[in-house]
Amino acid sequence: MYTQAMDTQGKEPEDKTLRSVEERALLQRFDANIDDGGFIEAKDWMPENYRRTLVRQISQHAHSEIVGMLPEGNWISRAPTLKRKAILLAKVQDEGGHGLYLYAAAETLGTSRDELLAALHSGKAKYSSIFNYPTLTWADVGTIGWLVDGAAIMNQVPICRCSYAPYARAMIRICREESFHQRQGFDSLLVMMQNGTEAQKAMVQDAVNRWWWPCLMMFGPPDDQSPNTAQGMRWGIKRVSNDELRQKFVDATVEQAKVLGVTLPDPDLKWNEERGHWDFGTIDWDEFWNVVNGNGPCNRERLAARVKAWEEGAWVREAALAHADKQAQRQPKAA
Ligand code: FAQ
Repeated sequence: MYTQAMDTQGKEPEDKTLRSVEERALLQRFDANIDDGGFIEAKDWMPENYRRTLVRQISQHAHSEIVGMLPEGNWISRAPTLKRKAILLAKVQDEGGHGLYLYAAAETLGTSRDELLAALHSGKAKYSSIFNYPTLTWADVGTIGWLVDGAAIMNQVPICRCSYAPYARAMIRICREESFHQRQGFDSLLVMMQNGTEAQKAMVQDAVNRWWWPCLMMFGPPDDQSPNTAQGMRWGIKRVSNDELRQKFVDATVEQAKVLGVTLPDPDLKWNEERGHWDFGTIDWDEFWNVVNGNGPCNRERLAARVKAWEEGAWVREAALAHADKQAQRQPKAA
């Protein structure tokens, strides 16, 4: 078939025909590997759309980790005790580390970090909607750990089995660290709910009221309005759909809320015996798209903070490059 295809293409430039025939064979091999639950490495052949989809998702994920440092970073200098300050510092540093592994994973697909960051700074690239909400009180920090990291883990554990191996490998370590983040948030809230004053308990409840619905939005639009889900699942990039993950998160969190002694702000939250899941109310998708499209409470502030950090860090990048040049010049020349 290979030879015949070349012959019948007549006057087509030879290498072009060859490429398309070869590509078909490569695509078949790629699809078979995916169907077998196999993994794709950076140097393996992959269809261009698979590569683009991965760059889109991994870079959005990396941007989310980096922008996600800002809401909590806001509280480092105001943490109530040395212990909480040390925990928060470690957490925010971890998020920075996650962003860096993920940028590195995206770079293995042939897009440079500078390109990825330029897309973020120009407002073209997306990052998670959740980080466009403000952190008004100390209880917001615990609530981010409990709910935002809790939602992030629910979404990210299946990505440890993503078909693109460098992304899957990065996610294993990230998920371990996110689990610690979720536990520290829950612990911080539990201390306030068990030993705190009435005002502190009310502060926790207020934070939960504000973060609950945006956390449900983190999982993305409903499956029937999610343009990327079908192909993402076909390629093994996404293993579980947006709605399924959202439901798993609700089911797990309702029980944790009982332990904490907080009320989740949804009058429609009800156990459904038939489904074996908690039913929950309608999500305000207009709010979600408004935030995704740049008009949430903190979008402009978040982007401005990232652009400022990039501009003010220019001297560090220049110094690192100058140092690397100097080191390279000092290397003894090969004979
Ligand atoms: N925010 O067709 P789908 C964290 C966009 S990390 C903004 O369903 P897909 C750690 C979506 O990009 C949190 N945009 O898309 C932390 C697409 O637009 P596009 C981030 C959203 O890719 C904790 C369009 O809507 N996690 O929290 C959002 O199949 C605490 C249509 O949507 C990840 O990125 C949203 N919430 O599914 C750090 C995990 N949802 O690109 C600091 C990896 C959807 O076509 C403190 N990503 N969109 O223009 C994923 O799993 C997926 O990309 C989804 C979206 C599930 C986010």
